[in-house]
Amino acid sequence: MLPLTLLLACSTSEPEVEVASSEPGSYEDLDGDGYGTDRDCDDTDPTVHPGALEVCDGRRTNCSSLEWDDDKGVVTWWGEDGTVYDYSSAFAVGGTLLIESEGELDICPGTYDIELQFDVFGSVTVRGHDATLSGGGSHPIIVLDGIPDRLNVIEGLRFEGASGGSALWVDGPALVRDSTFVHNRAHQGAAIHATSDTLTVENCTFEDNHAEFGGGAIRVLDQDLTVTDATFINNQAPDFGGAIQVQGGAVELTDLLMVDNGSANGGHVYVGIGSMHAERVTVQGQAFPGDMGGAFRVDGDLTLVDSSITGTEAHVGGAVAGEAVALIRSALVDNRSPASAGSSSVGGTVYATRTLDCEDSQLTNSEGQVGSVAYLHTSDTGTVLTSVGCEWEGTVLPGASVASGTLHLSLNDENTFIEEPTGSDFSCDESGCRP
Ligand SMILES: [Ca+2]
Ligand SMILES: [Ca+2]
Repeated sequence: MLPLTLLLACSTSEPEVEVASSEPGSYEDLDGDGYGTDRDCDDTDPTVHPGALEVCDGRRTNCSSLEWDDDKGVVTWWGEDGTVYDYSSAFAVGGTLLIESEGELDICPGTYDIELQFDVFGSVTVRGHDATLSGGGSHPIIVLDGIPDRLNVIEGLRFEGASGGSALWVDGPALVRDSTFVHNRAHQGAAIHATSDTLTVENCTFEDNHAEFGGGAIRVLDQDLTVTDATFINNQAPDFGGAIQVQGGAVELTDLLMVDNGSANGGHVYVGIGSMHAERVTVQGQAFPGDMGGAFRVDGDLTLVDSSITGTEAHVGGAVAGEAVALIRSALVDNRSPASAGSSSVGGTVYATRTLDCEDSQLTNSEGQVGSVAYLHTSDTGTVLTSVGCEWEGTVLPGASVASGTLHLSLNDENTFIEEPTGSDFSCDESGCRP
């Protein structure tokens, strides 16, 4: 089936202007638009009068005698070049809509089954007003091909039912805010897939988005990601990052609630070659047990501040797995690496491959076979472990090939595990432990 493609008309849609009914002088016309106060529903604004183009601006602009319904179904394009275009009928019909110029799109209340394609040498803003964009279970919703250094803004929208492509695919810098993504399906990044430059997400909700590979909700490639004030519930990807997958970039997470997301690597977040700083992030449970990093797996530095992780589980690092792991005023409680009949499970709560620094944090009610709370497997030669004001408590599960306690330190020599009981190759004092 060929998609319906509508190209943006370059000419301004001039509203038909009715002949003013008022006898000159009989009624005042304060805004000079030709309509007196008897017919002009806003005589302070010359763009508002009978016969004006109804635009998505949250007010009645054409002074219709029909009951005005919050601009329901009205979609307006405001071109950077001054063009104003009415897309209401195109959105009502649906299909694929291609826009190739800069500007802002306002989408008023309604549910629209549509695929928006932006191919823009510049930037666009897509702004919803209680509007839902649907993929109808069969197509992506917004495909935005921008350029570097020109920020695109997506806000106030609900994305639902995308399939066969991310709900929002964006190439170029983007800010996504005040939006909701639910029930979207894609190979990677079912809600948002972003490449190049930066992606910032603010005040958004992601629920029940599933990817076939990585990034159940968000996948970011070779760029930095900042997420603030967001909720992620039951997003899943079998391989990497139940909620978020980042390949090559720095990740900043602040004020997040993450519940029951699931993946083999990083049940909630996976960062491959990058770093992650999480502050005031709450993680609760997971959709299914993971292989590595029940909540987070970061192949780089991982810092948690004022955060909590409970009820997560993975074979390696029940809560987190990273290279240099720092825990500050955080509570990691009730996490586990389950007993395994094959290779022993390691790090009931934490698995780290360079350093582990703990400050004023709880790592309690943990379970695991080798390092019931933490497993540190390092080739660093300096101080590899510090613990100040931290509580460590875990249960050693049976069946491991070596005996180990709460904390297991081992040397990483040619990437080979040297299974040693707690601390045997390290000297520890008040300042920390080192080889
Ligand atoms: Ca007037
Ligand atoms: Ca209006």
